[in-house]
Amino acid sequence: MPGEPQEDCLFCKIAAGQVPATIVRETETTLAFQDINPQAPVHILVIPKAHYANAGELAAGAPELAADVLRETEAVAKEQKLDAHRTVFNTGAGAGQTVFHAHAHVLGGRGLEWPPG
Ligand code: DGP
Repeated sequence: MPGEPQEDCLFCKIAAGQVPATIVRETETTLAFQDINPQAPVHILVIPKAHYANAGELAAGAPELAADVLRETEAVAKEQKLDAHRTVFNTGAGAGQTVFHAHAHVLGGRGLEWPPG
């Protein structure tokens, strides 16, 4: 059921405090924490606490929550004093999605090339 916690979901467990993470920001509806495998000097994940499998499901099922997540990506970038940053939602295994709980990567602190690999 979209929005309901999933028993086998890593990010649901982080949101519930059952798996530790280095949390950098928290709101009523979202959590931001350090990526365990950083790809840039700043690499922070922003998740909705509620479970949606990817950004598309989140936007369709809970548009206000999707806006909360986006707002938080900008708050993270500001808090980290990034003068430029990239926000990425990988959707589907073919695009590199490995955790099927919607999350935005906020990357910065180095030059970021375009197009990405
Ligand atoms: P993606 O590949 O887009 O699904 O991104 C998943 C990210 O989650 C990836 O960059 C690594 C990160 N990650 C995986 N396991 C953990 C974990 O246990 N803790 C934290 N903080 N991040 C994790």
